[in-house]
Amino acid sequence: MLGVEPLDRWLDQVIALCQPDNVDLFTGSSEQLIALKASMVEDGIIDPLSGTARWLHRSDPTDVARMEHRTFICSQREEDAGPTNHWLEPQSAKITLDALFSGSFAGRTMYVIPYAMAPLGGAFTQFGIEVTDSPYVALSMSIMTRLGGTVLDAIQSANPTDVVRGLHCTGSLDPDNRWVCHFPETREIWSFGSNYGGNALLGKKCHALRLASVIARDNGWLAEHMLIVELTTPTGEIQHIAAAFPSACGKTNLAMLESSLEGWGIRVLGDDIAWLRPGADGLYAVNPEYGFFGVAPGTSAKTNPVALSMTTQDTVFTNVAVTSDGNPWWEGLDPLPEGTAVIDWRGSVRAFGDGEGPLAHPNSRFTSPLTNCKTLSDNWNNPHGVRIDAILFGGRRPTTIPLVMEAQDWTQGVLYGASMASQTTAAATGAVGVLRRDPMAMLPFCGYNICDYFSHWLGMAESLPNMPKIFSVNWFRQDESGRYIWPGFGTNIHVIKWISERVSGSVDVFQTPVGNLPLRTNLAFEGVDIHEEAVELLLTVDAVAWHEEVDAIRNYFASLGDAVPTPLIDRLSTIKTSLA
Ligand code: OXD
Ligand code: MN
Repeated sequence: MLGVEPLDRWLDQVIALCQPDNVDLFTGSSEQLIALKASMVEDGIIDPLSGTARWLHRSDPTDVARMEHRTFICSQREEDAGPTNHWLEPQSAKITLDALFSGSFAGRTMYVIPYAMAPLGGAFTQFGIEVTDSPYVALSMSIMTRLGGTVLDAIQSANPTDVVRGLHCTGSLDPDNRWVCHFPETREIWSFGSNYGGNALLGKKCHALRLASVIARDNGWLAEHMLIVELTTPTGEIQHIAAAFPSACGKTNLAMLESSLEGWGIRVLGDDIAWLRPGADGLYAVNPEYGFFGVAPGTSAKTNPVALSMTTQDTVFTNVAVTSDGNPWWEGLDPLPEGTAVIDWRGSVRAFGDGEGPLAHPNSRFTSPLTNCKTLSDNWNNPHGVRIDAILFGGRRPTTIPLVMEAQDWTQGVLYGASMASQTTAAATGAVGVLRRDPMAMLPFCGYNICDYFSHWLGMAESLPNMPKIFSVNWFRQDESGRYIWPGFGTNIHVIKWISERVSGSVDVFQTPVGNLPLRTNLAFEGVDIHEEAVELLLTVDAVAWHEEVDAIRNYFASLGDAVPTPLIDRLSTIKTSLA
Protein backbone atom coordinates (compact mmCIF):
# COMPACT_ATOMS: atom_id res chain seq x y z
CA MET A 1 0.00 0.00 0.00
CA LEU A 2 2.76 2.47 0.82
CA GLY A 3 4.85 1.46 -2.18
CA VAL A 4 7.92 0.36 -0.21
CA GLU A 5 8.29 -3.38 -0.49
CA PRO A 6 9.22 -4.48 3.04
CA LEU A 7 6.74 -2.06 4.64
CA ASP A 8 4.06 -3.29 2.25
CA ARG A 9 4.80 -6.83 3.22
CA TRP A 10 4.72 -5.90 6.89
CA LEU A 11 1.34 -4.24 6.44
CA ASP A 12 -0.01 -7.23 4.57
CA GLN A 13 1.12 -9.47 7.41
CA VAL A 14 -0.40 -7.15 10.00
CA ILE A 15 -3.71 -7.06 8.14
CA ALA A 16 -3.70 -10.84 7.80
CA LEU A 17 -2.95 -11.20 11.52
CA CYS A 18 -5.39 -8.63 12.93
CA GLN A 19 -8.21 -9.07 10.38
CA PRO A 20 -9.75 -5.59 10.42
CA ASP A 21 -13.04 -4.92 8.62
CA ASN A 22 -11.60 -1.80 6.94
CA VAL A 23 -8.17 -0.31 6.42
CA ASP A 24 -7.87 3.46 6.43
CA LEU A 25 -4.63 5.19 5.45
CA PHE A 26 -4.81 8.11 7.88
CA THR A 27 -2.83 11.21 6.96
CA GLY A 28 -4.75 13.62 9.17
CA SER A 29 -6.22 15.61 6.25
CA SER A 30 -8.97 18.03 7.26
CA GLU A 31 -11.61 15.82 5.55
CA GLN A 32 -10.38 12.79 7.46
CA LEU A 33 -10.35 14.67 10.74
CA ILE A 34 -13.87 16.01 10.25
CA ALA A 35 -15.15 12.51 9.46
CA LEU A 36 -13.19 10.92 12.31
CA LYS A 37 -14.48 13.37 14.93
CA ALA A 38 -18.06 13.05 13.65
CA SER A 39 -17.92 9.26 13.93
CA MET A 40 -16.27 9.47 17.38
CA VAL A 41 -19.05 11.78 18.61
CA GLU A 42 -21.65 9.40 17.17
CA ASP A 43 -20.01 6.44 18.89
CA GLY A 44 -19.73 8.29 22.22
CA ILE A 45 -15.88 8.22 22.18
CA ILE A 46 -15.60 12.00 22.41
CA ASP A 47 -18.08 14.69 23.45
CA PRO A 48 -17.89 18.28 22.31
CA LEU A 49 -17.07 20.81 25.02
CA SER A 50 -17.76 24.52 24.89
CA GLY A 51 -15.27 26.69 23.01
CA THR A 52 -13.76 26.07 19.60
CA ALA A 53 -13.02 22.48 18.67
CA ARG A 54 -12.65 21.19 22.22
CA TRP A 55 -13.40 17.57 22.97
CA LEU A 56 -13.61 15.32 25.99
CA HIS A 57 -12.64 11.68 26.00
CA ARG A 58 -13.29 9.47 29.03
CA SER A 59 -11.02 6.47 29.18
CA ASP A 60 -11.75 3.15 30.75
CA PRO A 61 -11.30 3.83 34.51
CA THR A 62 -8.51 1.24 34.69
CA ASP A 63 -6.61 2.81 31.80
CA VAL A 64 -5.44 6.19 33.06
CA ALA A 65 -1.63 6.14 33.22
CA ARG A 66 1.52 4.41 32.03
CA MET A 67 2.04 0.95 33.47
CA GLU A 68 5.73 0.49 33.99
CA HIS A 69 5.48 -3.14 35.11
CA ARG A 70 3.70 -4.01 31.83
CA THR A 71 6.30 -2.20 29.68
CA PHE A 72 9.01 -4.42 28.19
CA ILE A 73 12.26 -4.13 26.28
CA CYS A 74 12.55 -7.20 24.05
CA SER A 75 16.21 -7.00 23.08
CA GLN A 76 17.97 -10.19 21.95
CA ARG A 77 20.24 -10.09 25.02
CA GLU A 78 18.86 -9.49 28.49
CA GLU A 79 21.90 -7.43 29.48
CA ASP A 80 21.06 -4.94 26.72
CA ALA A 81 17.80 -4.16 28.51
CA GLY A 82 19.82 -3.81 31.70
CA PRO A 83 18.90 -3.74 35.38
CA THR A 84 16.13 -1.12 35.21
CA ASN A 85 13.96 -2.48 32.38
CA HIS A 86 11.59 -5.42 32.30
CA TRP A 87 12.96 -7.76 29.66
CA LEU A 88 11.19 -10.32 27.52
CA GLU A 89 12.94 -12.72 25.21
CA PRO A 90 11.86 -11.48 21.75
CA GLN A 91 10.79 -14.78 20.18
CA SER A 92 8.55 -15.75 23.08
CA ALA A 93 7.22 -12.18 23.34
CA LYS A 94 6.25 -12.42 19.65
CA ILE A 95 4.44 -15.71 20.26
CA THR A 96 2.39 -14.09 23.07
CA LEU A 97 1.73 -10.96 21.02
CA ASP A 98 0.82 -12.87 17.86
CA ALA A 99 -1.82 -14.74 19.83
CA LEU A 100 -3.19 -11.51 21.32
CA PHE A 101 -3.28 -9.61 18.03
CA SER A 102 -4.67 -12.51 16.02
CA GLY A 103 -8.16 -11.47 14.83
CA SER A 104 -8.10 -8.60 17.33
CA PHE A 105 -9.27 -5.94 14.83
CA ALA A 106 -12.33 -7.96 13.72
CA GLY A 107 -15.29 -5.62 13.31
CA ARG A 108 -13.01 -2.61 13.53
CA THR A 109 -11.26 -0.14 11.26
CA MET A 110 -7.48 -0.32 11.05
CA TYR A 111 -5.95 3.16 10.91
CA VAL A 112 -2.54 3.11 9.22
CA ILE A 113 -0.79 6.29 10.36
CA PRO A 114 2.52 7.28 8.73
CA TYR A 115 4.12 9.88 10.99
CA ALA A 116 7.31 11.88 11.43
CA MET A 117 9.05 12.79 14.66
CA ALA A 118 11.05 16.06 14.63
CA PRO A 119 10.84 18.87 12.07
CA LEU A 120 11.12 17.67 8.50
CA GLY A 121 14.23 18.24 6.44
CA GLY A 122 17.16 17.83 8.81
CA ALA A 123 19.34 15.15 10.36
CA PHE A 124 16.94 14.79 13.31
CA THR A 125 13.87 13.58 11.40
CA GLN A 126 12.66 10.03 11.95
CA PHE A 127 9.69 8.22 10.51
CA GLY A 128 7.28 5.66 11.82
CA ILE A 129 4.03 3.97 10.97
CA GLU A 130 1.50 3.32 13.70
CA VAL A 131 -1.25 0.83 12.97
CA THR A 132 -4.12 1.11 15.44
CA ASP A 133 -7.76 0.19 15.91
CA SER A 134 -8.34 3.22 18.15
CA PRO A 135 -9.92 6.39 16.72
CA TYR A 136 -8.81 8.20 19.92
CA VAL A 137 -5.21 7.27 19.12
CA ALA A 138 -5.60 8.38 15.49
CA LEU A 139 -7.01 11.75 16.61
CA SER A 140 -4.30 12.21 19.25
CA MET A 141 -1.53 11.23 16.82
CA SER A 142 -2.78 13.99 14.48
CA ILE A 143 -2.01 16.49 17.27
CA MET A 144 1.16 14.97 18.72
CA THR A 145 3.06 14.00 15.55
CA ARG A 146 3.61 15.31 12.05
CA LEU A 147 1.30 13.60 9.56
CA GLY A 148 0.36 14.28 5.96
CA GLY A 149 1.22 13.73 2.33
CA THR A 150 4.79 15.01 2.65
CA VAL A 151 5.45 12.57 5.47
CA LEU A 152 3.93 9.74 3.45
CA ASP A 153 6.12 10.61 0.45
CA ALA A 154 9.20 10.76 2.66
CA ILE A 155 8.41 7.36 4.14
CA GLN A 156 7.98 5.93 0.68
CA SER A 157 11.48 6.99 -0.23
CA ALA A 158 13.10 6.26 3.17
CA ASN A 159 15.17 3.20 3.85
CA PRO A 160 12.43 0.88 5.17
CA THR A 161 14.65 -0.46 7.92
CA ASP A 162 14.84 3.09 9.34
CA VAL A 163 11.06 3.33 9.69
CA VAL A 164 9.74 2.39 13.14
CA ARG A 165 6.81 -0.02 12.91
CA GLY A 166 4.21 0.26 15.64
CA LEU A 167 1.22 -1.97 16.13
CA HIS A 168 -1.42 -0.98 18.66
CA CYS A 169 -4.65 -2.70 19.64
CA THR A 170 -7.16 -1.58 22.28
CA GLY A 171 -8.02 -5.16 23.19
CA SER A 172 -10.12 -5.86 26.25
CA LEU A 173 -8.37 -3.16 28.36
CA ASP A 174 -7.75 -5.77 31.02
CA PRO A 175 -4.89 -4.26 33.11
CA ASP A 176 -3.39 -7.72 33.64
CA ASN A 177 -3.31 -8.33 29.92
CA ARG A 178 -1.59 -5.08 28.97
CA TRP A 179 1.64 -5.23 26.97
CA VAL A 180 3.85 -2.38 25.78
CA CYS A 181 6.72 -4.17 24.04
CA HIS A 182 9.73 -2.65 22.29
CA PHE A 183 12.00 -4.54 19.93
CA PRO A 184 15.08 -2.30 19.60
CA GLU A 185 16.90 -4.45 17.04
CA THR A 186 13.98 -4.49 14.59
CA ARG A 187 12.60 -1.07 15.54
CA GLU A 188 9.17 -2.45 16.32
CA ILE A 189 6.62 -1.57 18.99
CA TRP A 190 3.69 -3.80 19.89
CA SER A 191 1.21 -2.31 22.32
CA PHE A 192 -1.88 -4.19 23.46
CA GLY A 193 -4.64 -3.46 25.94
CA SER A 194 -4.35 0.27 26.66
CA ASN A 195 -5.46 3.48 24.98
CA TYR A 196 -3.54 5.71 27.42
CA GLY A 197 -1.26 8.27 25.70
CA GLY A 198 2.09 7.00 26.98
CA ASN A 199 1.15 3.41 26.10
CA ALA A 200 -0.75 3.95 22.87
CA LEU A 201 0.52 7.08 21.05
CA LEU A 202 3.51 5.13 19.87
CA GLY A 203 5.41 8.14 18.49
CA LYS A 204 5.80 9.51 22.01
CA LYS A 205 7.41 7.49 24.80
CA CYS A 206 7.81 4.26 22.81
CA HIS A 207 9.44 5.71 19.68
CA ALA A 208 10.79 9.14 20.65
CA LEU A 209 12.34 7.91 23.91
CA ARG A 210 12.71 4.12 24.24
CA LEU A 211 13.61 3.24 20.65
CA ALA A 212 15.18 6.62 19.90
CA SER A 213 17.49 6.30 22.91
CA VAL A 214 18.90 3.11 21.37
CA ILE A 215 19.19 4.70 17.92
CA ALA A 216 20.84 7.71 19.58
CA ARG A 217 23.37 5.55 21.44
CA ASP A 218 24.31 3.83 18.17
CA ASN A 219 24.69 7.13 16.32
CA GLY A 220 26.29 9.44 18.88
CA TRP A 221 23.34 11.53 20.05
CA LEU A 222 20.83 11.64 22.92
CA ALA A 223 17.06 11.14 23.16
CA GLU A 224 15.96 12.69 26.44
CA HIS A 225 12.93 13.34 28.65
CA MET A 226 13.48 17.09 28.55
CA LEU A 227 11.73 20.35 27.86
CA ILE A 228 13.45 22.98 25.70
CA VAL A 229 13.13 26.73 26.19
CA GLU A 230 14.65 29.80 24.57
CA LEU A 231 15.76 32.62 26.84
CA THR A 232 16.35 36.23 25.83
CA THR A 233 18.55 38.25 28.18
CA PRO A 234 18.28 42.01 28.70
CA THR A 235 21.24 42.50 26.34
CA GLY A 236 19.42 40.59 23.62
CA GLU A 237 21.51 37.43 23.91
CA ILE A 238 19.60 34.24 23.05
CA GLN A 239 20.29 31.10 25.09
CA HIS A 240 18.62 27.70 25.14
CA ILE A 241 17.97 25.45 28.11
CA ALA A 242 16.96 21.79 28.14
CA ALA A 243 15.62 20.39 31.41
CA ALA A 244 14.86 16.87 32.59
CA PHE A 245 12.25 16.34 35.30
CA PRO A 246 10.30 13.15 35.98
CA SER A 247 6.69 12.92 34.79
CA ALA A 248 4.26 15.41 36.35
CA CYS A 249 6.99 17.49 38.07
CA GLY A 250 6.21 20.75 36.30
CA LYS A 251 8.00 20.47 32.92
CA THR A 252 5.03 21.96 31.11
CA ASN A 253 4.74 24.82 33.62
CA LEU A 254 8.44 25.63 33.37
CA ALA A 255 8.36 25.38 29.57
CA MET A 256 5.52 27.91 29.44
CA LEU A 257 6.92 30.25 32.08
CA GLU A 258 6.29 33.93 31.42
CA SER A 259 9.06 36.13 32.69
CA SER A 260 8.17 38.67 35.33
CA LEU A 261 11.71 40.09 35.23
CA GLU A 262 12.26 43.23 33.23
CA GLY A 263 14.20 42.53 30.03
CA TRP A 264 14.08 38.72 30.32
CA GLY A 265 12.00 36.74 27.85
CA ILE A 266 11.27 33.04 27.70
CA ARG A 267 9.70 30.99 24.91
CA VAL A 268 8.97 27.33 24.53
CA LEU A 269 10.19 24.75 22.01
CA GLY A 270 9.04 21.62 23.81
CA ASP A 271 7.70 20.39 27.15
CA ASP A 272 8.51 16.67 27.28
CA ILE A 273 11.08 15.25 24.85
CA ALA A 274 14.33 16.60 23.38
CA TRP A 275 16.61 15.00 20.84
CA LEU A 276 20.14 16.38 21.17
CA ARG A 277 22.81 15.97 18.49
CA PRO A 278 26.36 17.22 18.24
CA GLY A 279 26.67 20.08 15.73
CA ALA A 280 29.72 21.99 14.52
CA ASP A 281 29.77 24.30 17.55
CA GLY A 282 27.91 22.47 20.29
CA LEU A 283 24.93 20.33 21.15
CA TYR A 284 21.78 21.05 19.14
CA ALA A 285 18.24 20.08 20.14
CA VAL A 286 14.78 19.68 18.66
CA ASN A 287 11.47 18.72 20.15
CA PRO A 288 10.40 15.66 18.14
CA GLU A 289 6.74 16.17 19.03
CA TYR A 290 4.08 18.33 17.38
CA GLY A 291 1.82 18.91 20.36
CA PHE A 292 1.58 19.02 24.15
CA PHE A 293 0.15 16.15 26.20
CA GLY A 294 0.00 18.02 29.49
CA VAL A 295 -1.23 17.08 32.95
CA ALA A 296 -4.42 19.09 33.61
CA PRO A 297 -4.70 19.10 37.45
CA GLY A 298 -2.61 21.86 38.93
CA THR A 299 -2.66 23.87 35.69
CA SER A 300 -4.10 27.24 36.69
CA ALA A 301 -3.94 30.96 36.10
CA LYS A 302 -1.19 31.04 38.73
CA THR A 303 0.88 28.06 37.61
CA ASN A 304 0.45 28.17 33.84
CA PRO A 305 -1.78 30.86 32.29
CA VAL A 306 -0.20 30.13 28.89
CA ALA A 307 -1.48 26.53 28.94
CA LEU A 308 -4.91 27.72 30.01
CA SER A 309 -5.16 30.07 27.05
CA MET A 310 -3.75 27.36 24.76
CA THR A 311 -6.51 24.94 25.72
CA THR A 312 -9.38 27.28 24.89
CA GLN A 313 -9.38 25.81 21.38
CA ASP A 314 -8.39 22.74 19.31
CA THR A 315 -7.80 20.55 22.34
CA VAL A 316 -8.69 17.02 23.30
CA PHE A 317 -9.14 16.60 27.06
CA THR A 318 -8.98 13.18 28.65
CA ASN A 319 -10.55 12.32 32.01
CA VAL A 320 -11.21 15.88 33.18
CA ALA A 321 -14.49 16.89 34.86
CA VAL A 322 -17.12 18.97 33.03
CA THR A 323 -19.19 21.86 34.35
CA SER A 324 -22.86 22.34 33.47
CA ASP A 325 -21.91 24.93 30.84
CA GLY A 326 -19.67 22.42 29.08
CA ASN A 327 -16.31 23.68 30.31
CA PRO A 328 -13.53 21.35 31.42
CA TRP A 329 -12.66 21.56 35.13
CA TRP A 330 -9.90 20.04 37.21
CA GLU A 331 -8.40 20.41 40.67
CA GLY A 332 -6.30 23.57 40.75
CA LEU A 333 -8.77 25.68 38.73
CA ASP A 334 -10.95 28.17 40.62
CA PRO A 335 -13.39 26.30 42.88
CA LEU A 336 -17.01 26.21 41.75
CA PRO A 337 -19.80 27.27 44.11
CA GLU A 338 -20.31 24.57 46.75
CA GLY A 339 -22.96 22.06 45.67
CA THR A 340 -22.81 22.92 41.93
CA ALA A 341 -23.51 19.89 39.75
CA VAL A 342 -20.38 18.68 37.91
CA ILE A 343 -19.77 15.57 35.85
CA ASP A 344 -16.65 13.83 37.14
CA TRP A 345 -13.99 12.10 35.06
CA ARG A 346 -15.92 8.81 35.15
CA GLY A 347 -19.09 10.49 33.84
CA SER A 348 -21.04 10.56 37.14
CA VAL A 349 -22.95 13.67 38.19
CA ARG A 350 -21.55 14.94 41.49
CA ALA A 351 -22.00 17.97 43.74
CA PHE A 352 -18.97 20.23 43.96
CA GLY A 353 -17.29 19.81 47.34
CA ASP A 354 -19.00 16.47 48.08
CA GLY A 355 -15.76 15.13 49.56
CA GLU A 356 -15.91 12.03 47.37
CA GLY A 357 -12.44 12.43 45.88
CA PRO A 358 -11.10 14.30 42.88
CA LEU A 359 -13.50 15.32 40.13
CA ALA A 360 -10.80 15.14 37.46
CA HIS A 361 -8.45 12.15 37.42
CA PRO A 362 -5.05 13.21 38.91
CA ASN A 363 -3.44 12.20 35.58
CA SER A 364 -6.12 13.77 33.37
CA ARG A 365 -4.63 15.43 30.31
CA PHE A 366 -4.96 18.05 27.59
CA THR A 367 -3.66 17.40 24.09
CA SER A 368 -3.06 20.60 22.08
CA PRO A 369 -0.96 21.44 19.03
CA LEU A 370 2.30 23.33 19.66
CA THR A 371 1.02 26.12 17.45
CA ASN A 372 -1.77 26.84 19.95
CA CYS A 373 0.84 28.12 22.37
CA LYS A 374 1.27 31.88 22.38
CA THR A 375 4.82 31.68 23.76
CA LEU A 376 6.08 29.25 21.09
CA SER A 377 9.61 30.03 19.87
CA ASP A 378 10.03 30.99 16.22
CA ASN A 379 12.50 28.10 16.01
CA TRP A 380 9.99 25.40 17.02
CA ASN A 381 10.00 23.90 13.53
CA ASN A 382 13.66 24.50 12.70
CA PRO A 383 14.99 21.18 11.35
CA HIS A 384 18.53 22.01 12.53
CA GLY A 385 17.45 22.64 16.11
CA VAL A 386 18.79 25.18 18.57
CA ARG A 387 22.13 25.17 20.39
CA ILE A 388 21.76 24.18 24.04
CA ASP A 389 23.65 26.30 26.60
CA ALA A 390 22.46 24.67 29.82
CA ILE A 391 20.99 21.36 30.89
CA LEU A 392 18.95 21.14 34.11
CA PHE A 393 18.22 18.03 36.14
CA GLY A 394 15.62 18.11 38.90
CA GLY A 395 13.23 15.95 40.85
CA ARG A 396 10.80 16.27 43.73
CA ARG A 397 13.23 16.27 46.67
CA PRO A 398 11.77 17.30 50.04
CA THR A 399 15.23 17.48 51.64
CA THR A 400 18.99 17.86 50.96
CA ILE A 401 19.13 19.05 47.32
CA PRO A 402 19.62 22.86 47.07
CA LEU A 403 17.36 25.08 45.00
CA VAL A 404 20.07 25.32 42.35
CA MET A 405 23.69 24.29 41.92
CA GLU A 406 26.06 24.15 38.99
CA ALA A 407 28.20 21.16 38.13
CA GLN A 408 31.92 21.91 38.15
CA ASP A 409 32.50 19.79 35.05
CA TRP A 410 30.71 17.40 32.72
CA THR A 411 31.30 14.32 34.92
CA GLN A 412 29.72 15.98 37.93
CA GLY A 413 26.83 17.06 35.71
CA VAL A 414 26.32 13.50 34.50
CA LEU A 415 26.42 12.45 38.15
CA TYR A 416 23.61 14.93 38.90
CA GLY A 417 21.53 13.26 36.21
CA ALA A 418 22.50 9.67 37.02
CA SER A 419 21.69 10.09 40.71
CA MET A 420 18.45 12.02 40.27
CA ALA A 421 15.62 10.96 42.54
CA SER A 422 12.04 12.08 42.84
CA GLN A 423 8.80 11.34 44.64
CA THR A 424 6.55 9.35 42.31
CA THR A 425 3.45 10.95 40.73
CA ALA A 426 0.15 9.87 39.17
CA ALA A 427 1.66 9.74 35.66
CA ALA A 428 2.35 6.06 36.19
CA THR A 429 0.29 3.53 38.07
CA GLY A 430 1.53 2.62 41.56
CA ALA A 431 2.10 4.43 44.85
CA VAL A 432 2.39 8.22 44.69
CA GLY A 433 4.90 10.21 46.77
CA VAL A 434 7.52 7.50 47.17
CA LEU A 435 11.12 8.63 46.65
CA ARG A 436 12.80 6.65 43.89
CA ARG A 437 15.94 7.10 41.84
CA ASP A 438 15.05 8.21 38.32
CA PRO A 439 18.28 8.78 36.38
CA MET A 440 17.96 11.73 34.00
CA ALA A 441 14.14 11.28 34.45
CA MET A 442 14.64 8.37 32.01
CA LEU A 443 14.03 5.42 34.34
CA PRO A 444 10.78 4.49 32.57
CA PHE A 445 12.06 5.52 29.14
CA CYS A 446 15.66 4.45 28.58
CA GLY A 447 15.44 1.63 26.02
CA TYR A 448 18.76 0.01 26.91
CA ASN A 449 21.12 -0.76 29.78
CA ILE A 450 21.17 2.26 32.09
CA CYS A 451 24.88 1.76 32.84
CA ASP A 452 25.69 1.96 29.11
CA TYR A 453 23.48 5.02 29.00
CA PHE A 454 25.59 6.69 31.72
CA SER A 455 28.75 5.85 29.73
CA HIS A 456 27.18 7.26 26.60
CA TRP A 457 26.43 10.51 28.44
CA LEU A 458 29.98 10.70 29.77
CA GLY A 459 31.36 10.12 26.28
CA MET A 460 29.30 12.91 24.72
CA ALA A 461 31.69 15.53 26.07
CA GLU A 462 34.74 13.99 24.45
CA SER A 463 34.43 15.34 20.94
CA LEU A 464 32.37 18.46 21.39
CA PRO A 465 33.25 22.11 21.88
CA ASN A 466 30.87 24.35 23.85
CA MET A 467 29.18 21.60 25.81
CA PRO A 468 26.26 22.93 27.82
CA LYS A 469 26.79 23.65 31.50
CA ILE A 470 24.84 21.26 33.72
CA PHE A 471 22.76 22.35 36.73
CA SER A 472 20.71 20.63 39.41
CA VAL A 473 17.49 22.32 40.51
CA ASN A 474 14.93 21.45 43.17
CA TRP A 475 11.66 23.36 43.44
CA PHE A 476 10.21 20.87 45.93
CA ARG A 477 12.11 21.34 49.19
CA GLN A 478 9.76 21.08 52.20
CA ASP A 479 9.84 22.50 55.71
CA GLU A 480 9.31 20.43 58.84
CA SER A 481 5.55 20.62 58.51
CA GLY A 482 5.70 19.34 54.93
CA ARG A 483 4.99 22.68 53.25
CA TYR A 484 6.88 23.61 50.09
CA ILE A 485 9.46 26.30 50.88
CA TRP A 486 10.01 27.68 47.41
CA PRO A 487 6.97 29.48 45.96
CA GLY A 488 7.79 27.99 42.55
CA PHE A 489 6.11 28.68 39.22
CA GLY A 490 6.68 32.32 38.18
CA THR A 491 9.51 32.77 40.67
CA ASN A 492 11.56 30.07 38.93
CA ILE A 493 12.61 32.82 36.51
CA HIS A 494 14.99 34.11 39.24
CA VAL A 495 16.79 30.77 39.16
CA ILE A 496 16.76 30.69 35.36
CA LYS A 497 18.29 34.18 35.35
CA TRP A 498 21.17 33.00 37.59
CA ILE A 499 21.71 29.99 35.34
CA SER A 500 21.82 32.26 32.32
CA GLU A 501 24.33 34.55 34.04
CA ARG A 502 26.53 31.54 34.77
CA VAL A 503 26.33 30.58 31.10
CA SER A 504 27.47 34.04 30.06
CA GLY A 505 30.07 34.06 32.85
CA SER A 506 28.88 37.28 34.43
CA VAL A 507 28.49 36.10 38.06
CA ASP A 508 30.70 34.29 40.54
CA VAL A 509 29.91 31.24 42.63
CA PHE A 510 30.45 29.68 46.00
CA GLN A 511 32.24 26.33 45.53
CA THR A 512 31.22 23.29 47.56
CA PRO A 513 32.12 19.61 47.13
CA VAL A 514 28.70 18.91 45.57
CA GLY A 515 28.72 21.82 43.13
CA ASN A 516 28.80 25.58 42.73
CA LEU A 517 26.13 27.53 44.55
CA PRO A 518 24.96 31.10 43.94
CA LEU A 519 26.36 33.95 45.99
CA ARG A 520 23.42 35.53 47.77
CA THR A 521 24.30 38.88 46.23
CA ASN A 522 23.64 37.38 42.79
CA LEU A 523 20.29 35.84 43.61
CA ALA A 524 18.15 38.76 44.74
CA PHE A 525 14.61 37.33 44.73
CA GLU A 526 13.07 40.83 44.59
CA GLY A 527 9.35 40.61 45.06
CA VAL A 528 9.45 36.91 45.98
CA ASP A 529 7.43 35.97 49.04
CA ILE A 530 10.11 34.08 50.96
CA HIS A 531 11.92 34.60 54.28
CA GLU A 532 15.67 34.99 54.47
CA GLU A 533 16.03 31.83 56.65
CA ALA A 534 14.14 29.84 54.04
CA VAL A 535 16.48 31.10 51.34
CA GLU A 536 19.43 30.13 53.53
CA LEU A 537 18.03 26.62 53.85
CA LEU A 538 17.44 26.34 50.09
CA LEU A 539 21.00 27.38 49.35
CA THR A 540 22.91 25.44 52.00
CA VAL A 541 24.85 22.22 51.59
CA ASP A 542 24.23 20.27 54.78
CA ALA A 543 27.25 17.95 55.16
CA VAL A 544 25.41 15.39 57.30
CA ALA A 545 22.53 15.11 54.86
CA TRP A 546 24.98 14.93 51.95
CA HIS A 547 26.97 12.10 53.52
CA GLU A 548 23.71 10.18 53.66
CA GLU A 549 22.85 11.20 50.12
CA VAL A 550 26.21 10.04 48.77
CA ASP A 551 25.79 6.71 50.60
CA ALA A 552 22.29 6.34 49.15
CA ILE A 553 23.61 7.06 45.63
CA ARG A 554 26.40 4.52 46.12
CA ASN A 555 23.84 1.92 47.20
CA TYR A 556 21.72 2.74 44.20
CA PHE A 557 24.67 2.39 41.83
CA ALA A 558 25.60 -0.91 43.51
CA SER A 559 22.04 -2.14 42.88
CA LEU A 560 22.64 -1.58 39.15
CA GLY A 561 25.42 -4.19 39.06
CA ASP A 562 29.08 -3.64 38.40
CA ALA A 563 28.84 -1.70 35.13
CA VAL A 564 28.24 1.80 36.48
CA PRO A 565 31.06 3.84 34.89
CA THR A 566 34.10 4.29 37.16
CA PRO A 567 34.25 8.10 36.75
CA LEU A 568 30.86 8.35 38.48
CA ILE A 569 31.90 6.07 41.35
CA ASP A 570 35.22 7.89 41.72
CA ARG A 571 33.48 11.23 41.77
CA LEU A 572 31.26 10.08 44.62
CA SER A 573 34.37 9.12 46.60
CA THR A 574 35.92 12.53 45.98
CA ILE A 575 32.76 14.25 47.14
CA LYS A 576 32.54 12.05 50.23
CA THR A 577 36.09 12.84 51.30
CA SER A 578 35.68 16.56 50.62
CA LEU A 579 32.49 16.90 52.66
CA ALA A 580 33.21 18.34 56.09
C1 OXD B 1 4.23 12.01 30.10
C2 OXD B 1 4.91 11.16 31.10
O1 OXD B 1 3.04 11.77 29.79
O2 OXD B 1 6.09 11.41 31.34
O3 OXD B 1 4.88 12.90 29.56
O4 OXD B 1 4.29 10.24 31.64
MN1 MN C 1 6.95 12.85 30.11
